[in-house]
Amino acid sequence: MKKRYLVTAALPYANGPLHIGHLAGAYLPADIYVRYLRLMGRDVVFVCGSDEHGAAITVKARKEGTTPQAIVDKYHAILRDTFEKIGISFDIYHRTSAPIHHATSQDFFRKLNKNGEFIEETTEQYYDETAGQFLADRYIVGTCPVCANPEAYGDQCERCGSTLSPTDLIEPKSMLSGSVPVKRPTKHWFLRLDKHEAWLREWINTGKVDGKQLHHPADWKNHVLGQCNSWLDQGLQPRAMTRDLEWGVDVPPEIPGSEGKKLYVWLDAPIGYISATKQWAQDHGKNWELYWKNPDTRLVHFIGKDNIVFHCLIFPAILKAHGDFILPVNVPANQFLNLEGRKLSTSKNWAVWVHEYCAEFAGQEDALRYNMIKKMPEQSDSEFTWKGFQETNNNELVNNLANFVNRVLVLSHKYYGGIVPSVNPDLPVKSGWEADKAGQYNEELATLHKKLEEMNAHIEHFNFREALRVVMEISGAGNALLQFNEPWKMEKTDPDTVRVVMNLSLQFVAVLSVAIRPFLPFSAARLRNMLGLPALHDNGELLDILNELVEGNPIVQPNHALGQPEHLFSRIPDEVIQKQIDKLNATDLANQATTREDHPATINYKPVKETIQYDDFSKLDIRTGTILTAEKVEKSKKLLKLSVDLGFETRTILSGIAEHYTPEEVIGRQVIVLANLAPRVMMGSESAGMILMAEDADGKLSFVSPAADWPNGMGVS
Ligand code: B3M
Ligand code: ZN
Repeated sequence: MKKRYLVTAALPYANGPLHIGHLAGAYLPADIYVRYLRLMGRDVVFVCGSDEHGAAITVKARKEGTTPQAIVDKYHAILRDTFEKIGISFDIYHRTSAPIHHATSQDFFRKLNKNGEFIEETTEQYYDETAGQFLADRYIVGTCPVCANPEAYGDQCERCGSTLSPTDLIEPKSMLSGSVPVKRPTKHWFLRLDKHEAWLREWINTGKVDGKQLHHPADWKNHVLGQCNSWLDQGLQPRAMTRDLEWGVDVPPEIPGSEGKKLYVWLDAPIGYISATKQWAQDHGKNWELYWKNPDTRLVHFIGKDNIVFHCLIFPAILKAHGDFILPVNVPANQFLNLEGRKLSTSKNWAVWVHEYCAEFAGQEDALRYNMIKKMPEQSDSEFTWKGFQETNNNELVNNLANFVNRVLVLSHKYYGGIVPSVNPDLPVKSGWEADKAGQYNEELATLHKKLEEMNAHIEHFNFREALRVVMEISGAGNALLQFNEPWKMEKTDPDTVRVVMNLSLQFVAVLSVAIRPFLPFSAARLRNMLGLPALHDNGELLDILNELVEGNPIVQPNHALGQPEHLFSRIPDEVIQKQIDKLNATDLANQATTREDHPATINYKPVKETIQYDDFSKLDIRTGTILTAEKVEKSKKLLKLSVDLGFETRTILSGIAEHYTPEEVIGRQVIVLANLAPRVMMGSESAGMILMAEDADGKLSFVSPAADWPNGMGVS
């Protein structure tokens, strides 16, 4: 029986367009995974849709002086269109305003209510007296208690990704009027998360529920487990699942006291995955329940790190409280992608908008996908730069992949009129996998098989960067096969050997035409065309070629007629990149001007210290490093104890950053280290070195980092 999967990608709020951070965070990894599953012949449904409720929508409508309906209609269309252009292959892109979604969410509420999962309670909530409205979620802003971001929302902090409640905010103020809110009583339905704490803890940490092994926690990402456990360790509290709002899904009208109450958006949005599946099933004559209720189905949620708690604790609690549903086998959340050294920010327009990219770089969608996958923030935050984008396109896609494909096709047309040559498989050639190694036709096919298995294993473990590296290794080895054997030198003297080299090169290209599809779907289609091979229908074709290769069979047969070569990728010139950098610089200038207007400069700069000579400076040995572990130091408010990888060794360093960063936030960060500072003993531990930090006028600390992915132990001068 085919393995069954249901894959979801976070429902984006329909309050703005899609930027590269969203793409790298959830949609591309989900798309790679799903395309791979389909190519392996698995039964998979990939659902997503617009999240059209919640304060994210109404706040935006207010800002633009229009209705929430107008906002969601506008952005739903833009999002749907953008996903299609960049090749995200949802089986359905639904929306939470659909009647089927309202009905499904209300049914959940009824069932949970009937099962006694809620407590109805009147509590004091923040209220804006000027605007005459209760302030939940994004209607209230304040300082994040975790990272000190002054613009954190009542439900979460977009800077550090923490999930919050309005009462967690320091110095809260209303988003509507800017006034300081007062507290007023109001009645709501609270989900008894406390009742679910014990099984959730066991499920997260052992993968077991009621004695059944549902998954292995070793397969989950560390930062996902870390965030869940840090929430669980604080103890789960009942959480309000309703709001006093005018926009959203109504609390079922027959329930007493439901008037004016809407479902909390984080109750309805994940149910959006279910209603989308129902709609897809209706449209295709399928049974949605197989995907949500059958224990053989693997449910995988792709999200960004700011949605971890909702998908790993709250939604599972809701699914289990309902009773009939399966739980996710994995939630491979990604961290954040930065842009040119800064956090992406929608409000500051510090972003690369995917629809703008698709308009300006039409036909080069895969170049963006490639760079995003290469820089995917799988384990730690990563960074997009336009220069880096140009480099990966020109040096890797053009020089490696496109160049290889082009050489093979052009030579095949030149030598054999575009007909795949037959071979004597016993003739030795030089292997493309290693210099000075003898190769043999069947062995080279076997190595291709091995490499595909390696790629698959990485994808199965959600290591998409590694999987892409293997794909490019295949292309690199194909290039080397040509380079080492130099067919152009022996075409006249040893045509038999040249036939083996060319046939083998064509097998490499044919393998690539399938293997690149999860990552670079548009190029895969072009490549199939160039090879004169049928278009892929995501119907087990990768499994098919694995089965051929393991038997020692070629993928393209002798006498097969190839198509015409065309350029798979083209170089992106400096001017094009400069235009994009100029656009960001203009945004930056505009932002600085607004900031100056908003806050006239009153910063007290510290005086510059006494002049030193170059020799004084050159005594400092400053290196790049990565924080491997971090923990609080007992009895110290200020210190974190870190182990820092300096490439050549790992050091213990005590750093006075505990009031600015939590241990979870710093693990995986690249930092700059003063490496030859004399060791010092602090609070009973020896500290060997110092982490360099930037300090603002208020004494707030911020990391100084090299460009993402710089090697450790490198000198800074
Ligand atoms: N719309 C939050 C976000 O866009 C939310 C995700 C819902 S997933 C069910 O970050
Ligand atoms: Zn924060």
